[in-house]
Amino acid sequence: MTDTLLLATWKEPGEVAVRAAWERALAGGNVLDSLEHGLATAELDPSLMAIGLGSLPNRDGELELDASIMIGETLEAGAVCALRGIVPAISVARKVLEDTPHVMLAGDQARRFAIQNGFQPRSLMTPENLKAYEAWRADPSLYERRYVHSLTEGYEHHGDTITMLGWQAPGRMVAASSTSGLSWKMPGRVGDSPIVGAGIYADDEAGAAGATGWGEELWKAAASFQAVEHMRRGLAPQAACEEVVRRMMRRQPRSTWMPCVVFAISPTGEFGAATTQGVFPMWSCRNGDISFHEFPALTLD
Ligand code: SD4
Repeated sequence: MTDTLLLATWKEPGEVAVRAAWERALAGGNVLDSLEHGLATAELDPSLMAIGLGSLPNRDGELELDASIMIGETLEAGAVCALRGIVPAISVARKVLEDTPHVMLAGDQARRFAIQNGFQPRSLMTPENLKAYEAWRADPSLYERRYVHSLTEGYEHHGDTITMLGWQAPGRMVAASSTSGLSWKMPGRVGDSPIVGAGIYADDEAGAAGATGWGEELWKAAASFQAVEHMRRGLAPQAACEEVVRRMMRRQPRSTWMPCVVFAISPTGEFGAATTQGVFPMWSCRNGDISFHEFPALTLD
């Protein structure tokens, strides 16, 4: 089988996604198929509170999903944002890429496009995420304190997002992301994840990168594009990610309040990651060899 590397963000959901992606690769899928399958599997798993079915909703108790996928060989991309009542959002993003002349469809019209293409509308709420929503409504401040605590103290953080990068020899790359967005967000809010250049970027000539964490800050930094451009001028993926994160810490001091993470793969299949805060957990799978990594926050000298 061709030399293959797959990466997925965050501890609990990332493992599900990377294992499913590898299964698809073993079954003969290319990197695009593998990443879509990895993210779709996690979206459809109601026990994962991270993305898709059963994840944490917005302030109205409604899930609005964002997803994107980009092919490094052609720079083609597809995305959906604020998509309600349809999973897997990543598969709708792929349909936008393959079957429309556009890059992104939004909100009700993304939903209409999905239904026209055979996706079944359904409720994405489960007893568990409804309970979490009720708890947040009863005491938003308690929940927020717990959330920040979990990030700073390194307790289990489920992540609201899975961003994946895939590489296959001799240097084909794909970047993809799926998210329910920041929990308790304002209805209509869209983060970095479905935005080409912010949440994902892939160019076989330079590398692929993804972002996760506080979407507003990552978007302002054009974090994924910036990381790829650093690789284009010769930096290794680890140094490229550190360069992005250090600049964010200097120019966007708020980016240290919550994790802002950038990770990247080079055209030769090396990878790296950096975060503004906490410890960032990530899974890799190189030809079936699955490993867990942790990247501690950078400090400004
Ligand atoms: C967002 N970047 O919507 C996403 C959230 C995220 O782990 O990555 N959470 O802002």
